[in-house]
Amino acid sequence: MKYVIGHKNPDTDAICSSVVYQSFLKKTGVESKVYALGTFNRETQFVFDELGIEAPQVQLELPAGSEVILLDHNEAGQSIDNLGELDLVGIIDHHKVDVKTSKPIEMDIQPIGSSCSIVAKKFFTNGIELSKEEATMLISGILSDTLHFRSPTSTAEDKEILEKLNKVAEISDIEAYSLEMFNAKSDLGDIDVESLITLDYKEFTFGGDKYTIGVMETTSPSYGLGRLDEIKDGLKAIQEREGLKGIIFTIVDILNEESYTATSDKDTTQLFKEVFNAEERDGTLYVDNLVSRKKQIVPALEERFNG
Ligand SMILES: [Mn+2]
Repeated sequence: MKYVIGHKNPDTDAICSSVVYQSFLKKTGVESKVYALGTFNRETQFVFDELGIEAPQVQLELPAGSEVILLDHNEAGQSIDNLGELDLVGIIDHHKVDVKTSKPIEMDIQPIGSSCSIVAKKFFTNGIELSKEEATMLISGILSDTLHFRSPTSTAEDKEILEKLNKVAEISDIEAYSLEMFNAKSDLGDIDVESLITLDYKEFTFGGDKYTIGVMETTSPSYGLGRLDEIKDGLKAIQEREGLKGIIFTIVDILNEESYTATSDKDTTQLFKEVFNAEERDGTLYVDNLVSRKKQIVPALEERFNG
């Protein structure tokens, strides 16, 4: 039995790629099960509600020795808590690689817009048919990760894959569907501030120090900006409690392709300002065209510390 899992604080790409990959394994005769490392965000919930299909169960640990395949991540800090006790047998991902294995494993890591794109290619290459639901899930992951091709992470291949998938999914208006997804993600109601900060939240090591980067992709940035004081207090509280060197929290305005960042402390503010040439605006650090943690924020910080 192989267990398929996406990253912690799962997003639409992590969930949809792992659910559809599990189905690929099933169709190729491999016994497997998919788990989620946390509850869904509202965008992912919207996708599953639209399709009327059941969400994967949340499971935060697996029995020692279990065979596990990581989807949409490869860094231990973003993975299941007891990864060290498990038998890592495969990785499908599109992030920078920071993984150590004790034996050769199957890896499929590509510089492409989403893990769902890689999973789609597996179906195409092997001539395996996708159901309408599976095709819709993969399209949702592509749209989510690429911000409907607005993000610099998107490639021409993602667009081709989406078109091919939509022959099966038959979504009549992709732009309208993506807006429904993004609006669902933006509708956060009275979510508590720590949940808001950690909705899309990943841990990284820069210069030997532990940082976290939270991203809030939204069609209504005024919501996050309206809660800025509360967010800043929340960042400080989490930083102290978790012993982090710094926290970066970036509100990404999806439609205008710009972002507003808050940090946990003065040093991190200084760092961010310097690295991204950010402009102080309304109590935040504003940067035009900065929308991708994977392709812009993390590489620039890596370069600053290790370059
Ligand atoms: Mn992804």
